[in-house]
Formats: sequence, C-alpha cells, structure tokens
Amino acid sequence: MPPRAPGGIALVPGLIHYPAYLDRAAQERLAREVAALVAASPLYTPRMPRTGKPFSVRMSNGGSLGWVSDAGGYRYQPHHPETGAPWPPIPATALAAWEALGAYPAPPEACLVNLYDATARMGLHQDRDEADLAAPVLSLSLGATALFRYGGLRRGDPTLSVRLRSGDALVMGGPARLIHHGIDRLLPDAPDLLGDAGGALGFPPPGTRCNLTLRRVNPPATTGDA
Ligand code: MD6
Ligand code: FE
Repeated sequence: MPPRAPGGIALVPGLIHYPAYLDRAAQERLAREVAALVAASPLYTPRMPRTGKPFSVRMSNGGSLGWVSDAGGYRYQPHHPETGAPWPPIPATALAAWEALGAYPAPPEACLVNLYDATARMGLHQDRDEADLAAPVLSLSLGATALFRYGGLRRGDPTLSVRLRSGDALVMGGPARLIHHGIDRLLPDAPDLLGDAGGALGFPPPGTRCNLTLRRVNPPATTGDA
C-alpha cells in the first residue's frame, strides 16, 4: 500500500479524517470545478427505492459511472437520469486527492456530488453498491460544516460524530469500508473556511455544503484501466 499523506486521524481503523486537507486555494479551485460540473450536469432530486420519497440532498455525478437512486432502486449508470447525457469528467482536484489519499492502484470511476441546504440530512447508510469493495471511498467537503455520524458494521452499533469542515477529506476503507454513516445536519453557526470566497464564487451557495465522494465501482481487472 502506498504511504498515506501525513496528518490523518484514524477515527476508527480504516476511517481516516484529514482536517483541512485542501488549503484555501485548492478549495476555491475545486469549487470552480464543481460549479462547472453542475452547470453541465444539473443537480437533481433523487428518490428513495420503492417509496419514491425525495431525498433532501440534491445530487449530480462526474466520471464514467454515476450513483443514482429512484423508485427502481440504487445503481450506477453512465448517464444523467434527467438529461440523458454522459456525466462530465471527475474534477481534477478531486482526482489528485484520490491519488494522494486513495491508497488504491486504479482511478475512481464515480464522483457523487451531494448538495445540502440548511435543512438537508442523509440517513445512516452503508456504501455497498460497488462491486469492488477493496477500494476505499474518499470524501471531500466544501462550504458549510456538517455533523457526520459513523457507527459500525451492524446498523444498531453505537455511533460517534465528527464535524466535517470545508476542505476536509475523509477516507473510508479497509475494516471501515462498510460501516454505517450519515449526515445529521449542517451546523449553521460554525463558520466554514470557504466562507465569503464560496459566496463570491457562487458555489456552493452561502449556507450550503457540497460533498464529493469518489468511488471505484468495478475491480480494475474487469475494466482494463488499472
Ligand atoms: C457526506 N458522505 O459527507 C456524506 N460515504 O455528505 C458519505 O456518505 C460518505 O463521507 C462514504 C465515504 C465517505 C463519506
Ligand atoms: Fe456514504
């Protein structure tokens, strides 16, 4: 395994938090890249399998595959569910973070973009729609601070929470790859590093939070791009 970047904090084995991994300039660069991504591939409201209940988070994707959810279920697909267009490329700043922190020899195929407003949340879930569970999931946060909750492999396991701030990276891999986790809420009073710059850039909109999760979906051997 390649060496990990310094500064990571193991919240539990395999769940590594890198506070302020992206400096201010890198956050602004990533914010511009994601603004261009969502201009080409608009945020949409996903729906829960079976019930069709809308998510409170809006989503888009970059990469050869994007994660989507609708009444038909969760899946990865190569095109936007509303425009039918292929997803745009994964932002370069996010790819660089995968190479530095991903600890995996193949590039990510999917970059899920989540946008939270002040009332949005994400229930406790596992990321388990990927055929390749050997690869970690890398998350990058921009904008407002969020309360991230994480537990164990069983749904009823006790949980802890950590604040994810603008510029933070989080790697979920190894023994933590399938732990339950979610976002309780944004913390409106916690100033975010991107602050005014985010407002000036227009993305993420003031008071909102954007999270990117990069995933390897298929084992490298089946796609030949390792
Ligand atoms: C979020 N993150 O931070 C939601 N999943 O908005 C996730 O669901 C997540 O942060 C897998 C790995 C890291 C994550
Ligand atoms: Fe997740």
